[in-house]
Amino acid sequence: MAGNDGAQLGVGMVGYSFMGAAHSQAWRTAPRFFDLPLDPRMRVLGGRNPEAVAAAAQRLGWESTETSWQALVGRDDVDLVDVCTPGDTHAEIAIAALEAGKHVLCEKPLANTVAEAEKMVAAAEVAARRGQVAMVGFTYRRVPAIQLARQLVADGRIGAVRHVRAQYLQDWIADEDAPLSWRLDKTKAGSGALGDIGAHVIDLAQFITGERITSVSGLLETFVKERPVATEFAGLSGQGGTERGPVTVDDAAIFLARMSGGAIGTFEATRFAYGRKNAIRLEINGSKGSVAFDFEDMNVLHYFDAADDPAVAGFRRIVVTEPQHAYVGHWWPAGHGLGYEHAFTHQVVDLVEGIAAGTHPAPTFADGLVVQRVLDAVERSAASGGWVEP
Ligand code: SOE
Repeated sequence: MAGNDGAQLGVGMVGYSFMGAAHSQAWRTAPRFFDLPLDPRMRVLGGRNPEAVAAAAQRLGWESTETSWQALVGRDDVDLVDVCTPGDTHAEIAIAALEAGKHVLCEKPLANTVAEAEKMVAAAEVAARRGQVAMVGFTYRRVPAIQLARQLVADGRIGAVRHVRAQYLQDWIADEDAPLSWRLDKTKAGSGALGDIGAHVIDLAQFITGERITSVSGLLETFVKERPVATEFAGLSGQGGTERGPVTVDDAAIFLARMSGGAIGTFEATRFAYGRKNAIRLEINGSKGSVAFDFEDMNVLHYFDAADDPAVAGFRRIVVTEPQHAYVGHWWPAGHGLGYEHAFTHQVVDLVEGIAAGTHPAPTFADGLVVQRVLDAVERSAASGGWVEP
């Protein structure tokens, strides 16, 4: 059974590329900055190549390795399985882990299809009755400025939500000679910019506003149809060869949305926005004010209060580094700021606290399915040219 070794939580992680490294630092760091109810132990790292996984385990701080994820899932010293693989293996690994009695943390998007995501939710529901937790890694929810935005909206500070303007802009494949990677292969990634980064802003828009996307009208485009075949995937900047292969996913996704509370939204996800590296931009306008965020200035939230004296009104630039802001009191003195990796640490903190308390910290697999349905609706809408419901 999960959590049966006293105050310890044995962790097994599958995958050790970009996300594996980000998760590893979170498992290493969380117990050093937060007082956790369980002691996470980085028991085993899983990967198919024995030399590469051994090197990664040493570099990232894992005690041992397995070259088969089935062996990792079956180990008695593993209480939680952290899935950091491409989307095509999420369902298989997560469901097997849940059936083996483990808690699961699974990278986003939850799966490559709605059907897979539904099976994962069903497995999580059965496992929840045994006290197991299943969480999906929409990590940006745990950026303090995003938490503050949600709080301001929930407290009515911007009134009724009218507009949601959400963008996720990157440029790492804007160069048409950037190599093919698994993220450009539909069989591995499910979709392109839509699922890889659009999923984040879909989740964030719903998280901050508390509203659901109820219908969408979408457009997908693949600008560069063939790319150099990467000899070996070497991360986002891997080197390509001379042979070219097909890009089978969207390069960019745009959609309009209606939301459950009456708001209307515009969403854009692209990896072709030269100069924008990881620009997650959200602006929400309500009947009493606005909030605005850009991840490239991630410690800041902009807030406009329409009740301010017009003579001096303007967006307040709130530096979200005070001890009363979510998570911040565990880190540095005010003004010293947090980075990309801290949200992963916060994710581990909330996950471990949820496991110990017997709660089900969000985003749950059911929350992941909600996003998956929106992704699917955008694809159906782009194909049909009409409005579609998730
Ligand atoms: C690549 O586009 C990527 O690594 C995404 O897969 C992550 O989810 C995003 O946060 C950063 O960019």
